[in-house]
Amino acid sequence: MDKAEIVALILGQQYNRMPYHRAATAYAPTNIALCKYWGKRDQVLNLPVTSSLSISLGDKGTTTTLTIIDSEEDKVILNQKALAKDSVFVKRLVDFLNLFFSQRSIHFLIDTQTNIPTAAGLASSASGFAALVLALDKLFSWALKPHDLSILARLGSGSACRSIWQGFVEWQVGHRLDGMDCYAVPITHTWPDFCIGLLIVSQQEKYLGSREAMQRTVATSVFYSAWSRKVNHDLAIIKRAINQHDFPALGCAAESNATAMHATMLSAWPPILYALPATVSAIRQVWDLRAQGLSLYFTQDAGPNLKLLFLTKDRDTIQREFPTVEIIQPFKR
Ligand code: 2P0
Repeated sequence: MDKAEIVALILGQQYNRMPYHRAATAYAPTNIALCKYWGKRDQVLNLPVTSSLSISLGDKGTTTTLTIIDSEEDKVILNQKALAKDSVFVKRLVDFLNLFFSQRSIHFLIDTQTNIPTAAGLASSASGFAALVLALDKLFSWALKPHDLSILARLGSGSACRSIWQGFVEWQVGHRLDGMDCYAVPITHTWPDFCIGLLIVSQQEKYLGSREAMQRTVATSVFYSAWSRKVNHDLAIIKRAINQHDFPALGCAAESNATAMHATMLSAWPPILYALPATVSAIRQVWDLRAQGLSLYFTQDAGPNLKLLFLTKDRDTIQREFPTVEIIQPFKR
């Protein structure tokens, strides 16, 4: 099946229905994986090889307003700047919107505001596609079920399916070829003391997109089969640790999951290495502080920046040791 067929299946009778409103706004948080998604079993539908588990970042994310306009084409504004229609970003959004219509008779102004550093590997596409799907659902009054919203967001970007929810979220791998059982579900446990520190070591665009990097890893890494076993192991530990508020167990499993993912990438050919010298220095600093007794762990995604994991009791120490860190408490309202 292709993406458009999945969209038509989910919308059913509502496919091609005219909008009830002229404009709608929706927000979605970005998310950081504690147990990573790295590798697809279906490149078109963004179906993963394994399940994954993330934490959403509260009010760090994307707000998107969709307005119906009298125009022959869509227009996109990103953080108050109009984008050229041939930009990669606009093309990706327009391609995604096209999935929702057999013929385009309506066009949109897509006004997107994000409060996360877009070029710093902080999953802006995740919150972006989730917010877009939520805004479409409002605009057309589809009132879709959350798992269907999650599937639609996945068609935009894999990790976007987790950004439909706040808190801890599990993206279930599913088994069906059409991916209708492959969506994210929330984990009801909260953890008010849980902190994430965004440690930006470089603002540079990532040198290799995750789509290509994942594909290369699956195709060429001799360690890839070990990676999927590792995910199943870590996922069980992380879920138990969330349940029991066992922070060292969660931190060890999340850090080890990230380092295993990067080791698997390094064993691909050509090798993939997202770390910069500043990343390695920060990792060594985390390990030194941990050796001194601090309960501090890190995770790293498809870029050079780190996300520090710690509890509120250590907030001041972390801020002192890493003066540029931006601290987020996902469960603080
Ligand atoms: C994750 N990452 O679980 C992993 C860990 C990066 C490292 O999901 O091709 O933008 O759109 O499905 O979701 C980044 O990849 O990739 C990602 P597509 P996506 O958060």
